[in-house]
Amino acid sequence: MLISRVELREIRMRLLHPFETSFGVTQDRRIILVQVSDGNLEGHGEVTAGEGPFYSHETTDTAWHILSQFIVPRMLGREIGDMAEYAAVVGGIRGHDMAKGGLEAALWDLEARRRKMPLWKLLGGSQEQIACGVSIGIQPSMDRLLQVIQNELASGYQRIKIKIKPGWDVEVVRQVRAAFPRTLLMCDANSAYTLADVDRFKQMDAFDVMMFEQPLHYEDMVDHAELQRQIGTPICLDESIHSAEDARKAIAIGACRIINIKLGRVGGYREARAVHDVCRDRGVPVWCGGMLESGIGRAHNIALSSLENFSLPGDVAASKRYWAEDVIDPPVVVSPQGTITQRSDPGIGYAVKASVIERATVRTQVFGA
Ligand code: OSB
Ligand code: MG
Repeated sequence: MLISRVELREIRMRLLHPFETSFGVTQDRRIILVQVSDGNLEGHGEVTAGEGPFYSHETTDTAWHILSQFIVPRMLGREIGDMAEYAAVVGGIRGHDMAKGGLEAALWDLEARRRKMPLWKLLGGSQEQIACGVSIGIQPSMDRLLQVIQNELASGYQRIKIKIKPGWDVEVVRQVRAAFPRTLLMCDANSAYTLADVDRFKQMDAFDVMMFEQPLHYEDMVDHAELQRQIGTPICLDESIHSAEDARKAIAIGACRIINIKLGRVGGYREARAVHDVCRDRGVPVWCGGMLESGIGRAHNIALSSLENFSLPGDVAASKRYWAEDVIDPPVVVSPQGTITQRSDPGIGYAVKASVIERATVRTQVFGA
């Protein structure tokens, strides 16, 4: 396909509820949407970078810079035969995986629309229903947390993830477990701990938690392997895994038993599928992480989750948990059984609501015709 036009947009969207993790609070999202065109059809992608360099070094502004100055100029007017060529085009740019992944996602959507097939089928996915969990931020009080969990379970979500940090951990998990003895429960620390905290994790071993997500440093594997040797609960890596090679090494040294895959963090579908395959071949389950995406990024996460080894509920939830009005039509809905059904329309399968996007746009840059 010929890439004849690329449009970058920054939209501002306010989350219905502030989202707090060990690295900070988010309420107002600044999201980059990427639209690519072959002169006939369009593809849509989303950059998953945050507003500040706290989850990763990438931000909305660094991604805009890298896309507008380096990635789009290399892509414009180019004939792309398959996604391996995209990887070669951006291969000389080190890092900035979320910026790369946003445009790559738009290319996949465009390619699927050209072939008049749903993206999840083009990816080789087999799961028409995906299992959904929720990620619940740090709450102002224990009572509030228990109430939020109750509401999410009543909506049908299959597993609960709570965010932990030093001081909001052992006692919190103990009480959540006491209140919900049978719920699938996991904890995400977003790198808030060091090996000096091993005793806390040993204490939390007693609460039948599915996994501890990224307890230690955001680039570490070695200390995670040490922690995993000392505790029974599986470790799941998020921040530390940027490629299939990272996944291979992490598994080889015993740094984790589960991996969270995020499209942006690994630079797009090509690498996400490679991570998926490495894990599948080694008997390591994966699940799809979330980055507080708008409907476009959410639709991509749903398509990715169709791959066979996405065997644990992901952080892919309904539009209405996040937004008063989403940028796609229909919004993402979750069934009372806690599942999302893949769509049969071409590409991401959702229509993009141009009027909603237009109202939320704060800057636009168009490249090409
Ligand atoms: O670590 O999984 C994470 C949100 C922003 C940055 C990092 C993470 C998260 C979430 C939210 O946990 C997942 C979601 O509901 O989109
Ligand atoms: Mg995480």
